[in-house]
Amino acid sequence: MYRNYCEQLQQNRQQEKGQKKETKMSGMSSDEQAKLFAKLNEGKSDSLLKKKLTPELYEKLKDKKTKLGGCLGDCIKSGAMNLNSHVGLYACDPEAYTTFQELFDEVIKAYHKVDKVDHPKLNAGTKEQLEKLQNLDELAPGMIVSTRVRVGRSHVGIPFPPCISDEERKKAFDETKKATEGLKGDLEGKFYDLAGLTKEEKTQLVEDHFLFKDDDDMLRDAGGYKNWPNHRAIFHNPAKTFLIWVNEEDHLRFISMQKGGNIKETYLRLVTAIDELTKRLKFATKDNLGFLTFCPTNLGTAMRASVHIKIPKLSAQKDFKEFCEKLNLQPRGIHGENTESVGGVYDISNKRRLGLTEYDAIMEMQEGVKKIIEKEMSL
Ligand code: ADP
Ligand code: CIR
Repeated sequence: MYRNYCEQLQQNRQQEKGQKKETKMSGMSSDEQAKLFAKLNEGKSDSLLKKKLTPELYEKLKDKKTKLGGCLGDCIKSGAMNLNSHVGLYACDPEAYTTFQELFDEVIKAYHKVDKVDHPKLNAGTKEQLEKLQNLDELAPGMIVSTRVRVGRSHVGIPFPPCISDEERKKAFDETKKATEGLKGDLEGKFYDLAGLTKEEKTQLVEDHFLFKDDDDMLRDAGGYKNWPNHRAIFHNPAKTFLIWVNEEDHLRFISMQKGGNIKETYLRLVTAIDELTKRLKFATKDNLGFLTFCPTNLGTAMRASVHIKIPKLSAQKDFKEFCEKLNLQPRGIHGENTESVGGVYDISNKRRLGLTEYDAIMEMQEGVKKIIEKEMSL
């Protein structure tokens, strides 16, 4: 399947060349790549990239290229330019996971806390298992502001930001738009081209946590905002409980969200959406890695399930981050990654996405959040 995927990428390129359309290769020189590696080593950084990319491994990988011309420099640029990165590594295109496997596997194992890169097949849970999902408002009324579960997906045959052309981005946009036509019930909605939204509309959607932004330095340095806002879009139902992000960090993000702490309802809506969209689109996968994404932290299930939760007491404790880490949870600020908390409200989500099933990931989040609630109540 993966070989077919790479062949398809090459075929697309050849067709484009035949049609004399300009394609975007990363085009990084070996000198620029060497400078990035030097920069990574000059300053202090706690990133997984810095830990895992030893000088020996750099020497081994520095002359390798993917078929689309992506190099190691494309993958490490963000981490080298942003020494405050936690991970620092992105896949220049899907083949990077093979070409630079020795580096990616080490980072993947460390981030997802697995001994072996060996992801199971999609498994949203049996009927019996799903009965274990809860509405946490019953446990802690008012403590959870909102719940959100998202998955990332990539279209087969379309590269990631460092190697993608504008035509390919348009192809992803058009394919997605077509796939949303005819969605029914809770999933029925409208497709909005980002370029067609007013500044005020965008600001309001971002403020209400529905829309992505273009202000993340790490993503920018990874090439994520090239040709912005061309072929970026958001789809949503009228209630904004089901949304799709198009060509942000990943080609696709499917999102289910709602006010309060009903994890069961939020998760089940997403599972239905995944089922429906799987009938209409082909997603890139690779044996042992699950669903392929631009950032290695999202591989596998590509699922991040979060609550916005009021925990002023626990979050003021010195060991708050360690407490979350032990539960395999990740705290973020309420405006997304690398933002601050407001009024003691934190975004708490499952940290691991690879090496466990979708059902395991949602349960890891639910059970961990229950421990967080218990701790907050005890303080
Ligand atoms: P992701 O990678 O999951 O898209 P981000 O950290 O960039 O993560 O967050 C994207 C957006 O989703 C942000 O606006 C963030 O505030 C919002 N968000 C995340 N979790 C929740 C939640 N539980 N309730 C409401 N909004 C949320
Ligand atoms: C980083 O390295 O910190 C960023 N590139 C984001 C990594 C993914 N997010 C995460 O684990 N919180």
